[in-house]
Amino acid sequence: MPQQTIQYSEYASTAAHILQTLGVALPPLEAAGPHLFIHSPIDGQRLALLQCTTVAQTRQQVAQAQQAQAVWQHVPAPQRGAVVRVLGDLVRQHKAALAELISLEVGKIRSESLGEVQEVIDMCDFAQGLSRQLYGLTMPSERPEHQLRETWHPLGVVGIITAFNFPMAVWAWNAALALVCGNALVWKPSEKTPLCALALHQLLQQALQAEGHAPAISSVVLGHADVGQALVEAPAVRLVSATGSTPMGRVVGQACAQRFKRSLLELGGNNAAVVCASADVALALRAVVFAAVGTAGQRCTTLRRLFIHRSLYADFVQRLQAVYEHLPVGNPLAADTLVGPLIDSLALESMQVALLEAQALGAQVYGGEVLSHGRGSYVDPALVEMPSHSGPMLRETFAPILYVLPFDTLAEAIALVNASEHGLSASIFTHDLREAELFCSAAGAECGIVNVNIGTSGAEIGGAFGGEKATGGGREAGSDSWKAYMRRTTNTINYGHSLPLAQGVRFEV
Ligand code: UN1
Repeated sequence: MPQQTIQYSEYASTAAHILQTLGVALPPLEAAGPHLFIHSPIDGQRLALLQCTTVAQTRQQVAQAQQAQAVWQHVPAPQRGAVVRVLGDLVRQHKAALAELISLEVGKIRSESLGEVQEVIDMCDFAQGLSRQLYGLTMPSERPEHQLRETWHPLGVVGIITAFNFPMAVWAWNAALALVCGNALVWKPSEKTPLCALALHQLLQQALQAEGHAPAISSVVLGHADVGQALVEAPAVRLVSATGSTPMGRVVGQACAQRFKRSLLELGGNNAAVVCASADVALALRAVVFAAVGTAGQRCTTLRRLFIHRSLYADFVQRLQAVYEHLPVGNPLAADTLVGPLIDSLALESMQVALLEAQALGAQVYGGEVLSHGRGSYVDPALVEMPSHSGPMLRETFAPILYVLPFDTLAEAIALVNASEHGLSASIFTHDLREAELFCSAAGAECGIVNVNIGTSGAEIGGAFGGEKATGGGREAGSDSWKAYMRRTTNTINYGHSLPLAQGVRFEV
C-alpha cells in the first residue's frame, strides 16, 4: 500500500490513537485513488491517508439519508433534541481528545482548540433547548370562526460543507439545528480536516444508536470539489449550508438557486475595527491583537483592517509593534505559544504575495518573516502601515496580516469599514455612547456582527452568526437561524359553518 513508503508525521500515531479511542474506523484504503493526503501543519508531514468518497457513493449516501429522514422527521422534536443532548455529553466527555485532534490537524493552540470544542458543546445545549421552542405564530383572522397560524416542518436532507479553520464548531452550528429540526445530514468537511469530521461523526453515531435511531441520519463524504458538487446537485438535498471562500460560495449559491434549493452561505470576511480618540487604549490593544493574530489570522472573523484616530495613531502603532515583536510563534502544543502555524505552504505564499504587494504600494511592513518553510508554515504576524485603503487591504488574505490606517472623523472611519466587498464583522473602541450607537445603527457598519469594545472574532453561541454582501448573507447558530432548516406552512382553518372569503370577495354559486 502506498502509505508504507511514506515518512509520517511524529503526530500521526497520536492522531491514530485518538481516533481509535473514539471508536473511529477509517474507510478502507484501496490502491486506486483518489486519496486524501492529510498533513499536520505542526511539522508539515503526513498525518493520514484516506480514501475519497466517489461521486456515486455520495449520491448513495444522500439517498440513504433521504430514507432515514422519512422516519426521523416524525420523531417528536424534543426526542430529536435528546439525541443532540447525548452528543453534547459525549463531546464533553471527550473534550481533551477532540481538542488535541484539532491542534494536530489544524495547528490551533491548545486553548483555542478547547474553545472550539466548547463551542460544539454550547451549540448542543442551545439546540436541545430549542427542540421545545420551534415556535410558530398565530394571527387573528379577518374572517369569523377562522384560525390563522403558521407551523414549521422538517425541510429535507441538509448538505453541510465546512472549512478547515473551524473543523468541528461550524458543523455543530448546522448539525445540531438541522437535527432538532428533523432533518438528516450529509457532511462534506474540508479536504484538509477529515479526521476531525470522522471523530465528531462517530460521536453522533453513538448518540443516534443510544437513542435508537438510524445511523443514516448522518453521514460524512470525503473528497474534493467533485464530491461537494455531487452533494449540492443531489435533488434530495433541500438546503446546502456552506462555509468557506467567497468564490466557493458563489458556485454553491448559483447551483442551489438554479435548482430552487436553499443555500446558507457563510463566506469570507475582511473585518475592520475603529479605535476612536476616547478608546481605552490598553483594552483595545489586547482585543486587536487577539482578533488579528489569534488562530494565526485564519478565522473568518479575523481582524484585518484597523482604523485608528489620528490623535492616537503613532502611539497605538508603536504599542502594537512592541507586542508584535514578542509574539510567541511556534508549536501549538507548547504551553506558551500564542500563534501556531498556517494551514499549509500555499497559505504562507499568499501571505508573502500580499505583503510584497503592500510594499510595492509604499506600505511599511513590520514582521511577516517566514520562520520555517518545509517543516510547517510558521510566520511572524505582520503589521502593515498602509499609505491608503487600497491593494491587498481590500481583499481577505487568510493569514495574520493587520493593515492599519489613520482617520480623522468617525464618518470617514465608517465609510472605510464599509468600503469592503465583505460584511461579516466590525468593532468600535470608544467611550462615547453616541459613537458606539452610531456605529451599531443603520448608518454604521454594514456587517452581520457589530461589536463595541471587543474585537471582531470570538462570537458566542446564542446570537446569529453571519454577514452581508460577499459574506453570503446567511445566519447560523443562534437567534432564529433554525428557521433556515425548516419549511413554514401557513394554515387557515375554518371551524364555522359558512364560507366567508377574504378581502370581502363575493362569489355565490
Ligand atoms: C469561522 O472562522 O468560520 O466568532 C468561524 C468566531 C468563532 C467562529 C469563527 N466563534 O471567531
